[in-house]
Amino acid sequence: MSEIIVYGTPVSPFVRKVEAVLNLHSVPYDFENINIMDMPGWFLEISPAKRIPVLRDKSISENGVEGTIADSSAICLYLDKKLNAGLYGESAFEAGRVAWLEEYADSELALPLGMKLFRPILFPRLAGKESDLDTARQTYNEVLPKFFDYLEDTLNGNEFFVGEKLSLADIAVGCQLAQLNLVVGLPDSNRWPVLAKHAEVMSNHPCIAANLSACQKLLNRFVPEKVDLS
Ligand SMILES: N[C@@H](CCC(=O)N[C@@H](CS)C(=O)NCC(=O)O)C(=O)O
Repeated sequence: MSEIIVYGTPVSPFVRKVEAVLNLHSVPYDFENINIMDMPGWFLEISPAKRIPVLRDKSISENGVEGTIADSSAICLYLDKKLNAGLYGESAFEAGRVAWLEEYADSELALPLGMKLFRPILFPRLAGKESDLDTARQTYNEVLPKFFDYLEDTLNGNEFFVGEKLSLADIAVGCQLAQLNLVVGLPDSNRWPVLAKHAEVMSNHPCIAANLSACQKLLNRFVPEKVDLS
């Protein structure tokens, strides 16, 4: 039994982000699966926005709303402070840049990637139907490239998004692109070489790799091979 509980499913890039921060700092945690299609009442009490992840810190409280934090960004901020993790860069400006890139990954990029590519591929298959490949293909070819252009420009040839070390910006973008990698693959390395390398490094990073192998196990049956959207 660990002090920390993460509620969610590994197949959520936001849950993956929280797990990455915990893993990076070798924090033991228990994982409790939540079915997002049918969230239990007790979970809705600790997740007012009806979303995963939620984290419980049992050193604060073992029951009820007390001791819980909803929203991956809030959770990561809490963990960064609690663990003195240094994931927000080294200056006030870098902290702002990290927060912006995390927001860009979690909101701007996640919306088309999750709702208009990942879900249209996976969710019909969960119901025994065929993927909505028209929607996924349109997102992949017409929507995502401008996000990849921005991220490639922002990396500007560097290994990390902000400063010279891993930050929450790298983790947040890496967790979203790992979602793409699960069903389609990495961004095209001919077109976005620096971003593709970054995404590959993050998908293989030990703080994320364990989550991805749990995802593979869950997805193998439904997406046995990557989908060609080109
Ligand atoms: N801003 C939230 C977003 C979390 C989110 O959107 N989670 C999705 C799963 S990937 C969810 O819970 N969706 C619930 C639903 O679709 O009903 C965070 O960073 O935690």
